Order: sequence, then C-alpha cells, then structure tokens
Amino acid sequence: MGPSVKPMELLAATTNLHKLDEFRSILGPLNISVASAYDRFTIPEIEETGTTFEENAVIKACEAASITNSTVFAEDSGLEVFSLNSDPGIYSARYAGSEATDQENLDKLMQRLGVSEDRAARYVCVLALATPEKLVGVAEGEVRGRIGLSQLGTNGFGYDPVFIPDGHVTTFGQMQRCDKDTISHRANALKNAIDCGLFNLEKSLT
Ligand code: ITT
Repeated sequence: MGPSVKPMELLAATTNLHKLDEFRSILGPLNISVASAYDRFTIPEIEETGTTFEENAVIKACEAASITNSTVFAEDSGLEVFSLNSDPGIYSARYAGSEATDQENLDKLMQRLGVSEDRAARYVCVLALATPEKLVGVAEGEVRGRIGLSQLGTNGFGYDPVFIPDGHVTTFGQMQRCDKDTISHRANALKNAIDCGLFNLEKSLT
C-alpha cells in the first residue's frame, strides 16, 4: 500500500449547510476537505452590503478571514430570471423578506412570473478566497436554464424545485445530488477556481 496523502483542507465561511454539503461533495473526490469556519470560530453576522455577487462574496471572505485570522473562502450566489430584470439576484435568500423561508421566496418568484412564457434564468455563484491580510482572488460559475411551471422534487434547496437546467427535463429538485453537483453554478465556480490556481495557496500568497 502506498503512503496516504493527507487531504488539503479549505475553510468555508458560510452559514448555509446546503452550500457546505455541496462544496464537500464536489471537492471530496479531489482530496480536498472542507471545514466550516462557523464550526471553529464565533463569527458575528456579516452584512451583505454589496451590489453584486462579487462584492458580497469579497465582503464575506475578507471579513471572515480577518475575524478568524485564517485563510477562508466564501461565496455569494443566487438566481437571475431575465424577464424579471434579473431578480431575485443578490436578494435570492431574502426575496420575500429578511426572515423568509426558501418556500416563501419560491412562492414569490412563481407569483411574479405567473404563466409568462419568458422563463429563461441562470444560477450564479461567485467564490472569493481571502487571507487575514488581503483578498487572494475570485472565481465565478453559472448554470443556465429555465423556471418550470410548477414546483417539482424535494432535493436540493432554495429555488431548485423550479429550476430546470438547459439540456434537461427535470428540475434540480428532482435530480440526484451527484447530478446537480456535476453541472451546477457552484461546481462551475469551483472548477474555475481550481483551473485558475486560486486554491494553490503557496502560489496565490506570494
Ligand atoms: P451565506 O451567505 O452564509 O453563504 P446564504 O444562504 O445567505 O448563506 P447567499 O446570500 O449567497 O447565501 O444566498 C444564496 C441564495 O441563493 C440561497 O439562499 C438560495 O435562495 C439561492 N441559491 C443559491 N444557490 C442555490 C442552489 O444551488 N440551489 C437553490 N438555490 C440557490
């Protein structure tokens, strides 16, 4: 038996356990383990005051890195429906109000969209990696698709029961997690981050 290679560990600053699960399933096969910064440190609420996914991802990563005195990554993500002026966008988690549940957000979206035929949409994810001293970099991913006419499936989270990715006939809510994890905005952002060397810390930190 050859020597076992210790997995590389990344620290993720997210309060969203679904995101954390997806990071772990996507990065696990690459021998990268993901720990939650919120499990290891007390992190006060970080306000998302940016006006873009990138600004919010950078705010979350930089504040969490400085509070924890560690290198961390964070992400900001959401759904853009083109016929709704790209709403809910950066407000995806709080579309129906600051305390809104996923179901309330989804109901608001379906109500606003009604039976419109123009249902094209995309999920966006921007990742940011930061040290306590500085932002290391960002990477973005998307998945294009459309909003179905009704809610189908109970897998995933957020808007997954109504999002049908291009080239598929089922919603993310109906798909097995491993299938979502090969094509999702989060998977694409992580792939881009790896391709551009973002997680190669020795290289990124010099
Ligand atoms: P953190 O900021 O702590 O990471 P959060 O849930 O508040 O957690 P965001 O501000 O980035 O994260 O909001 C993301 C929202 O976008 C999420 O709550 C969903 O409504 C939506 N969303 C993003 N990715 C999604 C996905 O893969 N499936 C379903 N909905 C998603």
